[in-house]
Amino acid sequence: MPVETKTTCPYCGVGCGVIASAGDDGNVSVKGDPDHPANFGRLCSKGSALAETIDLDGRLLHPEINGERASWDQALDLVAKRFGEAIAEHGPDSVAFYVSGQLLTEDYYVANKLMKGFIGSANIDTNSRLCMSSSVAGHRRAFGADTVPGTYEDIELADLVILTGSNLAWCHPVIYQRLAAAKAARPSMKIVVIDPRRTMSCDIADLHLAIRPDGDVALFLGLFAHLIANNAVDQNYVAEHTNGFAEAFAAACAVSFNEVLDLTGLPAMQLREFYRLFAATDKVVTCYSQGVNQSASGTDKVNAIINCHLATGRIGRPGMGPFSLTGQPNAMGGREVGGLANMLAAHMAIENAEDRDRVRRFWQAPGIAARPGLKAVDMFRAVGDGRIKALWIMATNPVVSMPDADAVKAAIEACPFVVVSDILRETDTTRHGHVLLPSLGWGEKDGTVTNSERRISRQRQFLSAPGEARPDWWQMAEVGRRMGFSAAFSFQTAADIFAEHAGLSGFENDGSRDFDIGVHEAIGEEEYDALVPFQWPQPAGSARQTTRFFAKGGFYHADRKARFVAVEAPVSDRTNSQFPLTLNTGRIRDHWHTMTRTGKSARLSQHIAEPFAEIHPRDAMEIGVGDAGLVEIESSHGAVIVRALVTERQARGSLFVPMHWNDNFAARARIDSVVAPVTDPISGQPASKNVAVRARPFKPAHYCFAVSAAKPHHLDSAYWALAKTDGGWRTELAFDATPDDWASWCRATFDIPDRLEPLGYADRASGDLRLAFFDGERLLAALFVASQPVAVARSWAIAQLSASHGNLRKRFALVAGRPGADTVDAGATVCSCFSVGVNQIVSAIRGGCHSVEAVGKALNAGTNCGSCRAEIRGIIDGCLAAAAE
Ligand SMILES: Nc1nc2c(c(=O)[nH]1)N[C@H]1C(S)=C(S)[C@@H](COP(=O)(O)OP(=O)(O)OC[C@H]3O[C@@H](n4cnc5c(=O)[nH]c(N)nc54)[C@H](O)[C@@H]3O)O[C@H]1N2
Ligand SMILES: Nc1nc2c(c(=O)[nH]1)N[C@H]1C(S)=C(S)[C@@H](COP(=O)(O)OP(=O)(O)OC[C@H]3O[C@@H](n4cnc5c(=O)[nH]c(N)nc54)[C@H](O)[C@@H]3O)O[C@H]1N2
Ligand code: SF4
Ligand SMILES: [Mo]
Repeated sequence: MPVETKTTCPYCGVGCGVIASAGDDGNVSVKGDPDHPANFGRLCSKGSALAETIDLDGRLLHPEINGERASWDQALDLVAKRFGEAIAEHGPDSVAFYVSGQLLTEDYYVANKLMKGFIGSANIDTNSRLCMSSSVAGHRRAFGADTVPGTYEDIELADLVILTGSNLAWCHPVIYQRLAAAKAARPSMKIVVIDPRRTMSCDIADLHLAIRPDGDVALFLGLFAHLIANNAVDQNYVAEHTNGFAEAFAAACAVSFNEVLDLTGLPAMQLREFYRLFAATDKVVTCYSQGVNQSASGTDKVNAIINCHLATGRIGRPGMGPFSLTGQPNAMGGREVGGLANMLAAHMAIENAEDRDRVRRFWQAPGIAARPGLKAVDMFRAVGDGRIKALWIMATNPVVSMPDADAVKAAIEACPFVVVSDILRETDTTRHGHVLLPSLGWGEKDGTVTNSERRISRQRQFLSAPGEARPDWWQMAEVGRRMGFSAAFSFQTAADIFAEHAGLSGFENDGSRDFDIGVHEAIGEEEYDALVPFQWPQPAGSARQTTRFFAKGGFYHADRKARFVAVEAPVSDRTNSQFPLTLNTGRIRDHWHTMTRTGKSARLSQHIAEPFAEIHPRDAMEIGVGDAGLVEIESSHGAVIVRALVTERQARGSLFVPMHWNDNFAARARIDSVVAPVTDPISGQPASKNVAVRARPFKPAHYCFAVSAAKPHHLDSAYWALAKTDGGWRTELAFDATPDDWASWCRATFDIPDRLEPLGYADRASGDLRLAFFDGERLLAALFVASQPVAVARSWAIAQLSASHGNLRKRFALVAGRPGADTVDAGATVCSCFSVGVNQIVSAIRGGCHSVEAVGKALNAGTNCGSCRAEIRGIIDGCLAAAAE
């Protein structure tokens, strides 16, 4: 009988409950936990495919020093020694930790305690700097603490839900499903999407405001002025619970309606409609994510939004409030432990002497850091110019995900001592580590995470530890002990750490700090094992109160009032003749960040199998690139080559490129090598969504597509992108120069034994060439070469890897590059759960399935996780519109 374990999904901040079943045969399956209050049984495509990402291929299974296997003792001693030496010689600020919102709270707590409490520097920053820091800064300015006031239920209860800078359908899919279900049940509910691109989230929107990049501050200043002019201000709330209204009012009046039109690029009708809706609706939730945070005006955007909610008193009541959606599974937990360089611990402030003294006493840490440390971008600058002598990177891949990524790579290469804790042996970052420490991954480790609605859930171990991998917290605690801080790092289990963390949250709190889970300060092993998901606050000794904040004030500034912030709309220079286009970057549905886990799943790799740039048709024409052509995108920092996806979803003048592809999956697609290290002046968060670039067509001598049973190696063509498929790999390629001999190239790249001769076909007129290698009835590799983007049906070619080719006709069909009469080309995958392609959906629609439900009945598509339902609806609309023309 398989054993069922309740745990939490390790991807996004929705924090869905998962039931993992591990059988005696080692097989694992996952399903949504019907009892978990975040998802009530739902999972998205990534959550559903978790079992496909836990194999041990490519795992780092033992410590290494300079590429050689080492024992844990050798590795940990060396880390403690090198950090100790740097501190002794150059002071505590000569060392740094760069950690991650994907650590569990317990890992994060120990890392923060070691750096701030005992090394005595605050040089610990995290990838949350690239993700949540503008929200944190905005919350602290407005509320006096980093508090998310609402809960997911509010999104369902609202009469108006605004999604700004959030592609909820792809990035928080289960919240999106809850929202879509709420709207289906109550169609009067209105949804407004504010995003320069027409994303899949627009599928359920009543209004899409295709805002100009970074027009948000102006948009919400205009809204603030409109609320005042139309008597929508809650005077009592403002008078009793807030400060700074007059200054904020003056700031809003400084921008005229016409200026708002100009700065947002929106039609006046749309803008008025949006303002009218907001003013007229009491229950409004404004959800925001990276289109807000990742901006040079990110913190001001957050406060411009919060100002409107404070002015109307719409905060902390059911169905109302500003709602910052956290990205990573434990972005919120990291903030609780104070993992950012400018925070302390348990939502205490490093710049506050009383707070420092309190944490010092609790930790018994006389050498506690006295001032904020370096924020991520500055930290890597300090690594680059030699100020940081020893760096420990944990659970993040900065060579891919940091802006100015080539400079970050060079900085890491030049650093005298770099430790990387990861689950994989080969990432763009581990390549440059002197010491590699193997960490336990999802399913192997124990701890807690906190989701976007402040709900703390357990991640539980259900797999045995592979090789010598150990928990991240253990690695940090061991180094702490070896540096002479034994008493402070004597933790034996994750539960020990959680208890201490809970204790600190309640220590001398008495309602003065929002984060309080003091009720768990004495939690033991058994209770920790059995811990059910709960929302904070949960102070010791008091019954569970409401989990919403601020309906009746009670903010965390000294006077317990909120602050309006008088923000100014940034004026952008839209006339950069050298770099005339705006690069926007972000996410796709089925990949997670740098693909170290989702890249292992064939299903998740089919939805979008290549790095791409969304380009408006008129820009594509001006650039001179056609759909499926290749395009080179360049800034003053770097360049990438990606596939052109010409679409009207994109606004003119902007390009969108996903952040996921990196040197393990593509030739030159690390988009952060192009992103300039421009940051928000308050939060230090990089502006990853508004980068000045230029684009030009990349015209190779040959375009190729290949499927192969073996993973291709030593790819060195000008362009390549690799994706896992059922039965092997698919590779898109482009060559500047013709290889000496295509067959030899295939043999070397796809591990084809010399004894096998290719079946070939060449078209002299077009220059097209096809080669296939069979071993008996099995296809080992097929290569399609053309002078134009290769037109062969991808899903059909991939299916040939698993098909039997006993029949010679089938083999010839393969080199002809088209499905035979008896096979159908499924087309690009839309539904990853049931592997249903676009062509299958189109033929079902032609056969009379005119609703998502009907397509689901016919093909199962969209009936499991539901992540593709918006796309299916789009395909139906497209087909029906085409039929009507
Ligand atoms: N599938 C998937 N889901 C994920 C992740 C993943 O890697 N893959 N990562 C998780 C993480 S860590 C995070 S932080 C979240 C991020 O979740 P989101 O923030 O929803 O995702 P992004 O695609 O980064 O950006 C959101 C949108 O902001 C828009 N945008 C760009 N500029 C502006 C602007 O000036 N104003 C406005 N209003 N909008 C703008 C972009 O066009 C984009 O559609 O996703 C989480 N969920
Ligand atoms: N251009 C651009 N850049 C961006 C963004 C963007 O929108 N545009 N978004 C930014 C945002 S919001 C984020 S959150 C970051 C994300 O960027 P990263 O944090 O760099 O991305 P991940 O791929 O999630 O990196 C996690 C690493 O930890 C490893 N890992 C997985 N589990 C464990 C574990 O349990 N322990 C340890 N030690 N390691 C583990 C993985 O193999 C992987 O190498 O990217 C940022 N960068
Ligand atoms: S929405 Fe998807 S990725 Fe996010 S926690 Fe839920 S299952 Fe995981
Ligand atoms: Mo993030």
